[in-house]
Amino acid sequence: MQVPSLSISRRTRFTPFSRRVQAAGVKAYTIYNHMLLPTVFNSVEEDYRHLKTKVQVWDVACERQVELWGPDATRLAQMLTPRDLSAMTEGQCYYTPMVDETGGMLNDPVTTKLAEDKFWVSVADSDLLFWIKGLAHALRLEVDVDEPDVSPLAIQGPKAEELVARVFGDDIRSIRFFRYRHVSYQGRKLVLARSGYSKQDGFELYVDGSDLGEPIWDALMAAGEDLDVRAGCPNLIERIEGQLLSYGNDMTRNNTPHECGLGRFCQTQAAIGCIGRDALLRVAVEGPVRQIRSIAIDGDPVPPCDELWPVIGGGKQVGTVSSAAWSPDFRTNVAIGMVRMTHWDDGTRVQVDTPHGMRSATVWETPFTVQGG
Ligand code: THG
Repeated sequence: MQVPSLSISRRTRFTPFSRRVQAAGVKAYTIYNHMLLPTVFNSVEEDYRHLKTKVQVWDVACERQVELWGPDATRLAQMLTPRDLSAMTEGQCYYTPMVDETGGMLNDPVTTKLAEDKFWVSVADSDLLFWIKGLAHALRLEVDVDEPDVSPLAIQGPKAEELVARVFGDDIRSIRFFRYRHVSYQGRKLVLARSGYSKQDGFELYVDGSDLGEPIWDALMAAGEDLDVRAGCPNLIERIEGQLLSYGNDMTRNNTPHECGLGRFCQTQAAIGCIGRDALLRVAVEGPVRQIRSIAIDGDPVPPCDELWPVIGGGKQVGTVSSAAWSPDFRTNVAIGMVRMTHWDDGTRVQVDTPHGMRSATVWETPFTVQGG
């Protein structure tokens, strides 16, 4: 059967880096926030090996910024998340589960505090802008909510620090994880954070103004020639190994942050004003009955996971697998799934009903990266 292709139109948003990505030989895209996101350059496995040993430049412009700017920006930001923002200062980025009035996940963005009255909410794939605009309008808040012309460019991999230092100066080496500093490029001030959707080291540069996209891309590529810098993208295998969650795949509005294993990013009691606070405090009393787990699926490489695969234990369904890929480093299929509490303990043996048949599998609490393989 021939694989169908995507029809492209004006609704399919290109990015400030799209021409460079195309020239670099991108092989596949997905659509994320109505925008192109590269998924493969050479092959997922070759891209993975390169990411883990060298340095890549990623067009992650699809991580759109929802800007909150005005006297009520802090109040609005705290309404969105059970993470306590009261101690957040300029210069910090927080991973912030965002929930509705039932405690259901609406998004899992990185929130950056730019000033006392200004935040960027760097959203995953859901139209969070409309939820936030609706709240700001209905509550008559004194805050502008909009999507600025800002496009993140990620530099990821063990050589990322060296490459970024060459272009923006040695000072960047002391930026700590989930902190940012301003760097200057052609006289323009840009936010550079130590963060990114990989467990390798790396940075995210918030390219403020589409006109800077190609010049900055070219500067990074030129400066990193001897480091074997390449165009790359979030890597399916690497992010499953590291248990980095994908909104819409691994969790939806039907899950609480606690089910997603994001309880460590919630201080619900302290998050006064959070819209989902009452609901989350109520469910926190009993705790979740299912939770995100890493799962090792035995046997040959499994096909792409484009639908939920049942997890079976004791002859009954006890969960679902939502993401899976063959891991060359762990020499097994790595997966992310949601597993009921009867089967969520470390080392529990289960079965997974894959399109290639029933497979034995093992449930793990921690990411593969910390299991010492
Ligand atoms: N960077 C930025 N925006 C984003 C993403 C990003 N928006 C969309 C999407 N990714 C949001 N999802 C995530 C998921 C995981 C992380 C960041 C964004 C992440 N998690 C670290 C971890 O799980 O190891 C922990 C973060 C922490 O300790 O605070 O980095 O990647 N700009």
